[in-house]
Amino acid sequence: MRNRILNILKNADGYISGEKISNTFNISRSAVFKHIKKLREEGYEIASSTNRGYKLITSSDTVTEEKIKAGLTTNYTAQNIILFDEVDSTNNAAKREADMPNGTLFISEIQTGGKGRLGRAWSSPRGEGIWMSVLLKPNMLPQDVAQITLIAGMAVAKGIGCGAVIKWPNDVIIGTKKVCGILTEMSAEIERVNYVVCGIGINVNTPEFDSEIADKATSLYLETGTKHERSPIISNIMNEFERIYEKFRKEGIRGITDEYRTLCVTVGRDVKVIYPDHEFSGKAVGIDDSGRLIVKTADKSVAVNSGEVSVRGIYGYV
Ligand code: BTX
Repeated sequence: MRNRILNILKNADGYISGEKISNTFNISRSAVFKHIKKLREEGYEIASSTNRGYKLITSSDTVTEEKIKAGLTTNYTAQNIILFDEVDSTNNAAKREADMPNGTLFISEIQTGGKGRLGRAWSSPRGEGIWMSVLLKPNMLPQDVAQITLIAGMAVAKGIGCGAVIKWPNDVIIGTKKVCGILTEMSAEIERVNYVVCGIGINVNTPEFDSEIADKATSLYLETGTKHERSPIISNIMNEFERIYEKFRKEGIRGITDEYRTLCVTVGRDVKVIYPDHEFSGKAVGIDDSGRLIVKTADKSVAVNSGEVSVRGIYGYV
């Protein structure tokens, strides 16, 4: 309902009365007021006048194709943009539209079913973040697709600035908290990738988080104290993504590991490597030329290339 009220405000020529909105949607005046209040909380500036009703002044920081393209220097990444006001998950949207060109970018103001890895949920409130997915048609083997996640992490860390760094393999953090998550999915046969969807979620203007994630999540707003316009950030990330991805395509993973090392803070820390069926602890001592994390235990050195690694001290959990 909120979206429908927003649309009517967007399309109105000047003020529109509360009565007209309530009649249009067959809801009470107080319900209209509650939706307007919620829209204001979401960042929409809506003027109200006792006699005339409501008027949308600015939709704060609306992401538009025009604004993104104004900052793009890419050849194909985000040259085709599909914008949603609301979608279940931009990764799902990209998979549904997988016949779109290489580099197509799917973005939504809100995700109703934002996905994290391993079936976890990703909180994607309206207008507060960048919820986007890039569709890629790489000529690579399925086992190499994980490298695209590393590239996305690098592109985000570089593209958002604000002191963002990478927790291996691809969590982008500021200070000790997660500002971005990346979920890469693919459709492949044994020796051929049909397409890859690289989903990127960035908390931009989120003022606060639900209690379950408040201790480990942050936003650019919380870190810098100022609101950020999302479209130029998207352009920056897409520019960085294509630059790093092209280097990777020409030179392989070795072409990007030096830059990756400068952005990754995991090395030098005590880590616990958690696999689905076992775990072990050690010290992260390096990243090899394949992008694997080298973890040293009392008696051996292990190159970790899958599973999940938590970094001691970074999130306050082991
Ligand atoms: P992940 O599995 O590493 O992280 C998910 C976990 O992070 C959750 O279980 C929760 O504890 C925490 N979390 C949930 N929401 C947030 C948030 N907004 N900020 C910080 N922490 C959070 C990371 O998964 C991969 C996330 C990818 C999200 C993008 S958004 C665009 C695309 N579409 C989609 O459905 N997913 C991707």
